[in-house]
Amino acid sequence: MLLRIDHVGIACENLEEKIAFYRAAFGVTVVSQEVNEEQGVKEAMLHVADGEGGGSYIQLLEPTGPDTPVGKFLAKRGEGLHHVAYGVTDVTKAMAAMGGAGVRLVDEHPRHGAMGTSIAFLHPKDVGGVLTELVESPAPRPEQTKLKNG
Ligand code: MC0
Repeated sequence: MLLRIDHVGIACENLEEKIAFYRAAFGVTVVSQEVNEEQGVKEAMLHVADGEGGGSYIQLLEPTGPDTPVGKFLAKRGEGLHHVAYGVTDVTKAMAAMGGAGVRLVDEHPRHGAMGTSIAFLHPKDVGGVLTELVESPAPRPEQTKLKNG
């Protein structure tokens, strides 16, 4: 069911400072930066590598306020690894499979994620203490497929 590790989400107090650190320390490039009001985050995606069905990224997350998932996480645990996200072909099917296996779904329906993805979270209490995200990447545009295939 899992295609790759799509990204690791890292909670931070100051997005710009953390971007500067990751750029300098690892030489990674920011490929997207957006505010997701529904999830209560300002986020940046830093490219690591390309894999089957899409890339893999470091996702830096700054909360838009204290009463958000990342705001509460920072208050309780401080900066650090917030979630692991796996690439899947079809997020709705993956949700059904996980629900059928008795894992609590945080989301009833897929939500909007970074870079046009469809995402759903699994409850950390049912995944060994790890907040887990399923990510379906948008289909590549025809010109991208053409470029990739030469
Ligand atoms: C909370 N808990 C975690 C955790 N967050 N455990 C591991 N990793 C995390 N990130 C634990 C708490 O320590 C607590 O355990 C229990 O779960 C309940 O947490 P809570 O702080 O009382 O908060 P709740 O229950 O209101 O919410 C927890 C829940 C929430 C996971 C349901 O954070 C949530 O809905 N997360 C999914 C959405 C999200 O995280 N969005 C931000 C990233 P104890 O033992 O103390 O009871 S958005 C994103 O990443 C997007 C846009 C993208 O990828 O593109």
